[in-house]
Amino acid sequence: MAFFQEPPRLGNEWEGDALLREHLALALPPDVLREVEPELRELGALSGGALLERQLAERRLEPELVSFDPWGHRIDEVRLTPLWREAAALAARHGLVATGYEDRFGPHARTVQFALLHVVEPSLDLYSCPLAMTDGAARTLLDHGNQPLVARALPRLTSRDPAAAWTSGQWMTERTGGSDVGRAETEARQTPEGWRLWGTKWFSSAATSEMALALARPEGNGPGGKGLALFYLETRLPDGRWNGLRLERLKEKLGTRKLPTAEVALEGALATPVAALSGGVKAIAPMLNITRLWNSVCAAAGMRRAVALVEDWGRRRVAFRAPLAEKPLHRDTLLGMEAERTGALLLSFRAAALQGRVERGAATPAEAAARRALVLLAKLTTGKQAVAVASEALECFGGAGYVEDTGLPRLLRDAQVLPIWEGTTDVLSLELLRALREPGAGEGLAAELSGPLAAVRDPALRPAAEAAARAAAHARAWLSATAGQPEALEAGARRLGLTLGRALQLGLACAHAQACFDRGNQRPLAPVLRLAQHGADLIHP
Ligand code: MFK
Repeated sequence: MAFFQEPPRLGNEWEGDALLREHLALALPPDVLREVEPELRELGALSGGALLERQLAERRLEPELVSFDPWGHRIDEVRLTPLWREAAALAARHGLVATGYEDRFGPHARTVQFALLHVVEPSLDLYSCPLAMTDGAARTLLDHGNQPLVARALPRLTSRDPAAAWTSGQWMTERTGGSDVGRAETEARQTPEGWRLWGTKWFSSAATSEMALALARPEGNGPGGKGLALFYLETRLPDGRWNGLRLERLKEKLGTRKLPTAEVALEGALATPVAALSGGVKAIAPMLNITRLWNSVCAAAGMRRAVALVEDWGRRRVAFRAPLAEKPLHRDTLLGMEAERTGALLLSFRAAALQGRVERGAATPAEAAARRALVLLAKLTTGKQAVAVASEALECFGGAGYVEDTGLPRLLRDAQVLPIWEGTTDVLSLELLRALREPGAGEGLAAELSGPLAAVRDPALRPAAEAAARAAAHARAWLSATAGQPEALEAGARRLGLTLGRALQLGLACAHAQACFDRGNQRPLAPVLRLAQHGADLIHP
């Protein structure tokens, strides 16, 4: 009989994820974990089952922009894919944003929220993008304390009712660029009806959101990010018409193709200032911090998906007389991927936990000082890892990984956005240099490494812990040596960022392994030792 290869299959993506289960058992009080586990299990079953099947079945569907109705009226209607419509309801019902704002899990709210996200995100076709911005918008409105806007938008942004829930856009990028936001050309003018915006937003993710936070320059303001102001706008008027907006076209992108990223022309959109009429870049920073956090957790989740598929494949695929899972070299390749995702998960969840502690007033001064740099490090490190791991996963499948109807190439295409949007690796590395100049940031970050390393006692982990400490010492020495040399500092910023990110990952992984050993579980040893071998991108050649 002719041979047909069985495809890879997934089971329950909560039950099958040993690392996430171990991490939550350590990070959450037992009663919190008990309360949330049924929901994790439910999402895990959907993620590895029905949603995954839907994702494959809808592989070729993409959102469509319909600009005119049959009679020539301009309608600019975006028709979403079915899975996206379902993801919106599922996200609301399971509180993928709301959980972060509810009181029932106290300072653990962010950990619980991101655990739910991690389990289901790889099967949601990047619906995480509008959710990330929704979360960022909620945080930004709260931080600015603009009570009328908070009262109007927050209950909708954090609603668990699919019929009431809103998502938000984050409208920053213009033709002038995505990184140098201060060059934005959108103008805000005061009119008898209030502020109105004119300009073009060039990369507006999730053009279907009910609201957006947008940067615009009030007329008469000076140049740069300081001359911009942060505005709130609703995309539709009360009668359902667009609020002075036109969707010019959807972007044709390498990946994230389910995501209707649009060029949006603002033609007098009514908008409300969120805060002062200047300092817009600083004013939108809470949004950036939250979306970067989402980016990191989604990177870790994507890596988990890649590893899970390869793991299953190894059991089903027989070559050279044995399943791949029995081949030492294949097992070694898989271990390398698991090592990377171990570091990515632990660092992104540490950043999430810290964010939650800061938000609830539970952070120590050192934690609060480290938060901004830690989020940057989590984003810039995990984004690069996600692409490498997705690429490796495709290679594990050989030709099948390169063929579209297996659904596998999407893993790589969708991963490639993670180091790009929300700040490229280089831009975030430069911002890291600025963040490290904040009072207490360097010391706070140092404590993020020394704390976990102090917990490590097992001799088997010592070489890995020493490698983490060495990388951090190396980074510190380099920072001292380059003080007063702006060119050298700038040129080394990415290597500094990746060195610190990987050192932190290794430190957290050692502490995780030690805590597991203390409970009689040796599983994390191999990935941690492997992570140590991968080393850090050292600053010096
Ligand atoms: C999977 C889910 C992922 C979610 C997907 C969402 C998709 C959305 C698609 C997008 O919209 S992507 C667009 C994202 N764009 C960016 O991330 C912008 C990248 N560029 C930067 O981050 C630049 O560094 C920056 C625009 C901030 C540079 O602009 P400026 O005008 O030169 O700002 P500057 O001088 O660095 O910072 C201005 C102020 O803000 C400073 O404060 P002071 O005025 O008091 O000195 C900064 O300290 C402060 N600031 C900047 N970033 C901050 C921050 N404060 C706190 N946290 C931060 N992260």
